[in-house]
Amino acid sequence: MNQIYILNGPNLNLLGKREPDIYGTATLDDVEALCNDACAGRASCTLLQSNHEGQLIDWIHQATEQAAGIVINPAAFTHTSVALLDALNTFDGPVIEVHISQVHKREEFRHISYVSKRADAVIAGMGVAGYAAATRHILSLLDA
Ligand code: DHK
Repeated sequence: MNQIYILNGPNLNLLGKREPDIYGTATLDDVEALCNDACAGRASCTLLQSNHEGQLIDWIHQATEQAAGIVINPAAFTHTSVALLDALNTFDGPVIEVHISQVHKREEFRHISYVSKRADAVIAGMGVAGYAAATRHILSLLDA
């Protein structure tokens, strides 16, 4: 069965408690449940979160061996990390970038994404439902 990695960057361990007016009250456990529902027995989802750039890079390298697709919310590393972009460029399968908030309505520095230069689709502003949409889209790309 295909495996899909759901990767999450810094501060997303605090999802549900952190700035709920921006990021909502759902937790990362809720995100995992949404992705598992979206996979609906067609793939297995592995949700991972780290506050450390190098750990995210190591998981992307691991994904090249173990995963068919990647959903990634790089959080603040979206706007800063050439290293994450380089790591994603080593991965051959579909990559979907997710932002819970509508980053383009926020500060200018959030309008820049290095990861978008690799992502096959970008979802922003759907709240945590964006993760489920991204997971379903990966499944459809794998089917195609
Ligand atoms: C999450 C973060 O932590 C921010 O640094 C990004 C993103 C936006 C989100 O909307 O999920 O700028």
